[in-house]
Amino acid sequence: MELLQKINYPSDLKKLTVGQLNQLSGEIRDFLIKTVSHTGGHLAPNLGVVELTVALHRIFDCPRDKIVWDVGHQSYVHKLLTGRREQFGTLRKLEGLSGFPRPSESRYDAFGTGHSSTSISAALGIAGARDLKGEDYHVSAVIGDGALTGGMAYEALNHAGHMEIDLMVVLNDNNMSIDRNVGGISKYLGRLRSDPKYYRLKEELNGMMRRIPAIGDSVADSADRFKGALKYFLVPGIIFEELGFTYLGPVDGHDINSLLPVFYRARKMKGPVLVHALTKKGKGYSYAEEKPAFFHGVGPFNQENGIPESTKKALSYTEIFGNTLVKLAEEDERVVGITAAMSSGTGLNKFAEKFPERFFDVGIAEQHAVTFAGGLAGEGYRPVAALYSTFLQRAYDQVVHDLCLQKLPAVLAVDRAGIVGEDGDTHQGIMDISFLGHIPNLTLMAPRDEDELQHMLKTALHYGGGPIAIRYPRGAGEGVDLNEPRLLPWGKAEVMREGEDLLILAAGTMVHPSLKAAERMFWQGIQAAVINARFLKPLDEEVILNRAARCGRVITVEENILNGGMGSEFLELLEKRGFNIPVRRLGIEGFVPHGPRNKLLEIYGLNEDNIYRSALDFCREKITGGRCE
Ligand SMILES: Cc1ncc(C[n+]2csc(CCOP(=O)(O)OP(=O)(O)O)c2C)c(N)n1
Repeated sequence: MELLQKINYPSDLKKLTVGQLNQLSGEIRDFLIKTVSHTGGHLAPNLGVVELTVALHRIFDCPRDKIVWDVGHQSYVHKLLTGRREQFGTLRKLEGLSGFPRPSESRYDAFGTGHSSTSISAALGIAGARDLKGEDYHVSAVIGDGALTGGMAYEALNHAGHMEIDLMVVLNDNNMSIDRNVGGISKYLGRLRSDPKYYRLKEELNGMMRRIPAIGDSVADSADRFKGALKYFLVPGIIFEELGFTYLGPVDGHDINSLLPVFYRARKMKGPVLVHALTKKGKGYSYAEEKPAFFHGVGPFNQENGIPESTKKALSYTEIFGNTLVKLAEEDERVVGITAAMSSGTGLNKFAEKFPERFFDVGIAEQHAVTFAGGLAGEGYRPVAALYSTFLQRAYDQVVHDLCLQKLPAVLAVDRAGIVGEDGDTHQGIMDISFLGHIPNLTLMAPRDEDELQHMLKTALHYGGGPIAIRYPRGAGEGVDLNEPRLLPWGKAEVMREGEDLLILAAGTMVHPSLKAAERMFWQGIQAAVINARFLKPLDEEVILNRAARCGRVITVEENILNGGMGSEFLELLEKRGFNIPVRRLGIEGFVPHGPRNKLLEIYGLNEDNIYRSALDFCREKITGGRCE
């Protein structure tokens, strides 16, 4: 690590020769593999951008020049070169470095990212501000070919071409999203990257084309038309050229000698430029090169053999979801599976193998996924769109406009609902009860464990009366026995425990800790009833209000932001039905940073101990006139 030790800021790169930059790249790779094997994180994407990042920082002058990293999971090398090497061991840990760019962490991080396909829009905004202020610096967006499947990227490319603004987009094309990339553009990029003969031919014809005169007589007119037609077929990157970008590439993204002149040229050019860099995901670590999807985001692993450290206990909710969907699809051929570029992440890969003709990976396109599901549902299918809670945020209008208004029986499998942990604030799935809970015609459920998830899936697919969302968390289930999937009584909450002193109304993941807390309260002489809400929307008014009135005080517990969550819904219900019962709501306030999920649950008061203490305190308060004192 001789060289890396001496690099604290990008300015330190300016004196290095190409040979030294190559040596540095090797050292960075070793450092990344070693550190991420302890911390876990996005290894393969970062190994793929080592030379690209070194070359960018060699040519541009950050923080004066700005680089926006799309998704931002590939920003580790950038972090190492911008003053954060010493803290790198704290990556993704509570109060440590974030795994994504954060302007609050460093002035070298020009814009915060985490969700895909935002970089060109943000970079364009920054470039627009620069021009309005009459300032002079360079702005770049680095976007992967996976992120380029997201609609926002095209909205921004379209706008950038129109603005004719000075901006560089670096397309980091490794031919992979998390899993294999999909789509027409991906095929187009594949042709650009993989057919050197086709490409050479284009180069030769390009030269010929330049020799065709373009002057005003009729021969030249038709020559011009011919030239236009030829250009269409022959100019590499014509799609980008037609959108108003100058296309440079493809360039070997691991060859610093090739990258430097291209970035240098792009820096001098006027108007929007797109540099197409070809990279390999996982480059330089054989295990990551072999299994780039697995090493896209990994937990701690053994560096020597690439084997993960974690010892698995119960099956995850995601696995149970995937297995159950396969089972239910065997019985019902209307069932269709949809993912937005997360087939392994959402457990849909088994479904994809078993029913390839009923499986759709739409790319990183959550909005499209939801409306696409609407179209299928309207035609009699039972689409199940499996999306992470945090990414479903993007498709709010599609849920309202394309599913709920039309009462279309699509199922949203909302994975990673609640606190996800190390990926941090951009990825926590803590808003979905709030943003789904108020939409008319939508039914929202949350299972108390992995067995109930199976029953909910079966119930949802059976229903057919409108859209249904099921929210379930990241990680291992409770380890309960799995029964055959069965239909649940529609709209009914489940009374898990009767009691007279306090009602704990719990949603999903909070049911089991609430039960344990109630058990402990029993030994303190307090009889707490526990209800598994099951249906968060609409709440089961009858059962819940009955127990609430009997107990005289209620604690609601949910792994969601308090505003607009199940507790708020319950308060509205009390108000609507004229009940005056003291309520305490446990849930999340504000954005949740990165850290271990269990630790964060503890901090936000959402584990057995905290529920127990809050409930006990609440019960000790005196109630006068419907209020606690
Ligand atoms: C809106 C949204 N959906 C899904 C994801 C999950 N996700 C993170 S990275 C990634 C793939 C990105 O592929 P690419 O841009 O090619 O980058 P690479 O990892 O291959 O370098 C996906 C789907 C996300 N971050 N944001």
